[in-house]
Amino acid sequence: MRIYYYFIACVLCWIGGPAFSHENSVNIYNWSNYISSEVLKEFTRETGIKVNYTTYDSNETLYAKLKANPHTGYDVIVPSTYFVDRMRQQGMLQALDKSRLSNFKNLNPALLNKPYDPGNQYSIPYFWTATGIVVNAGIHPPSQFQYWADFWNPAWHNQLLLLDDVHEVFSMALLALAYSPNDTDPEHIRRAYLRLKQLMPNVRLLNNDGVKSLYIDEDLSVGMAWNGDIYQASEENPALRFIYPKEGFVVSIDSMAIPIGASHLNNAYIFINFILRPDIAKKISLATGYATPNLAAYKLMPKSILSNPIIYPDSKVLQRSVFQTDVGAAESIYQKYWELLKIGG
Ligand code: N2P
Repeated sequence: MRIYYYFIACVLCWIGGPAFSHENSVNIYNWSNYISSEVLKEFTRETGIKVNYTTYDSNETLYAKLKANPHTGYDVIVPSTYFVDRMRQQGMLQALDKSRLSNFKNLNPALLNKPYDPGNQYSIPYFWTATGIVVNAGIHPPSQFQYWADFWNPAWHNQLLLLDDVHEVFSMALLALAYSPNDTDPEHIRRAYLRLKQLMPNVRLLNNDGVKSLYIDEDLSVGMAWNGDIYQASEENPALRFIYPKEGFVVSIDSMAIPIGASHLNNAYIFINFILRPDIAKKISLATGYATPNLAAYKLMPKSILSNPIIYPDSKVLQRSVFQTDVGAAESIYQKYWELLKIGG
């Protein structure tokens, strides 16, 4: 009898996957500064499901980790638009059963059914974000940073912070050259690389998850950033301004998805559906300063947030926005030049 039980237990542990399979838990792998710890506690209080929460600072880190081992046991991840596209095409994501997501109806239809994932078969919008210029108005007049091209002024020698993200940095250079941030023409990408090479003397640091505190503490006073991080930072340092550059800027819909190697599928659905609840979507948006794709939550937001131009730029500004898309085979060209830039080549 005993042997029989061991046998069943072993089969279950094998089916359940490697990580945390004996617990009633869910493994979330999300961007840094992208949740409220209160919301995680509330989830556990309500459902009894323990949350194992880990963070990453770039799509590349997330992708590399899951590519190296699809059975890491993560149940919910939050890739950006173009990585949803890449990961679904490479069979790294599970097709979603919407009948298990009763709160899907709360999402803003304007942010659904995009070319990166037609019909949202694999991804559920979590936040939408924009990349722009941050400047400390106590140190530099913001009027000097209305264009990405302003970064190239020799006056800013060794002053800039750039995001440590190949497509964010190339998007900036491509836009400054009046090309699309999603350009796949090798010659255009080469020109962007040469332009970025000229910029490097002005760059002090490439970083993603320290951005907020570096600007709050005034270790740096100008550079590029994601809008919500600067909203959070400006709460603590009111001299910080976020500028939507005149040449245009990229926007992303960062979306929840379930990797093929998820070890707690049922809990993944419970978690995603919980995040889609209007009161919860409102709380995470308020805590992080990132814009909610949840229309029902949007309607509950305070006016001061809805009229905040860092989080919700007006429709005129949004006309200059461009969605990031997967550049397909051109990716290796971007990667080659990115490596060269980083080693000073
Ligand atoms: C999290 C910022 C992620 C935004 N700190 C990327 N679209």
